Amino acid sequence: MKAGRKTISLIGAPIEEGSGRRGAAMGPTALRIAGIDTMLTDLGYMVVDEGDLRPAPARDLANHPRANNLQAVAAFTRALDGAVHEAARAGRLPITLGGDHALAMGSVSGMARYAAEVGRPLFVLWLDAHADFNSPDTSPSGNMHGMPVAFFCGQAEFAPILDKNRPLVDPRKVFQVGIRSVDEREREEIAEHGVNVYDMRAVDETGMARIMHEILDTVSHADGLLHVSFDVDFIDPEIAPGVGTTVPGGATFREAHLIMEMLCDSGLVSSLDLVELNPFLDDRGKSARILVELTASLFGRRILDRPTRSA
Ligand code: B3U
Ligand code: MN
Ligand code: MN
Repeated sequence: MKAGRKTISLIGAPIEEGSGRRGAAMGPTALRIAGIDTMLTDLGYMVVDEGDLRPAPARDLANHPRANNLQAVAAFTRALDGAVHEAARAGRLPITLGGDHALAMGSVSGMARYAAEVGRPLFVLWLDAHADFNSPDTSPSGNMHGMPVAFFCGQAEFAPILDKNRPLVDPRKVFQVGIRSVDEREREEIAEHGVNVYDMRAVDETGMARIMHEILDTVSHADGLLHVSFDVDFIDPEIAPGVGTTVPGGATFREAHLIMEMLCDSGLVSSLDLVELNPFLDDRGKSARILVELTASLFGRRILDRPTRSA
């Protein structure tokens, strides 16, 4: 990925209305303070920081009793769909700085549109403690950060947030890794739609390297684009406490870095979300710094030089 001074767009999405609490809106600022920009520049990339999106609420939509803060979430979805699509079309690799995970409704939709235009299938690697496959009907909380995967797979069509005819992601092209908190109805939905789930037990039994090889082989054989959506709660809360919904038993520091290093070697990553960082809950910037370190591994920082092996 290092070849030829690739340009990266940083797109700030200070959304917290998709989660049940305040704080994630400070995420983009914390990631900048932790040095995401200079880290990427030092690795040889051109970096365009597009600043933070500040969309006005989508007042054309009626409030929904089971989709909390729909107008704010829809506004970010539309803005990000546009910004991410535009960056990709201009040849820049979009990194969306979150913000809660509802933002993936927009970032992934924007990439799905781009993938359809260039005639390549879009795959999504969802690194998360949660499956985020709820809809207003199934969600126990009504919080929309638990709904983005169902949304971009076309299963949570409850309001005209984006064009109904937009390209969707095939649920069988979604790979979820690190999952350890799934709601009852969500469990049925992900099985029914064929989402590929490697839960924490699969990680323990199979090991992260093998799981990643399987995923990367599939994407590479299909000549796909790979969008990576990284929820801070994927990592164990002992290491990264700065997140609203901590779930014990998450990925270790080394497992997370290995994923990033293997993604880098594959050269398949087209776009990235860094989500759910809540600096208000963090321990002296620790989680923001870890996210920046992991992003460095994804973009080419390595312990020692080694021959690049293809996936
Ligand atoms: N599945 C639960 C909890 C949750 C999902 N995503 C996060 N939390 N971060 C829900 O409310 O949908
Ligand atoms: Mn999530
Ligand atoms: Mn999560």
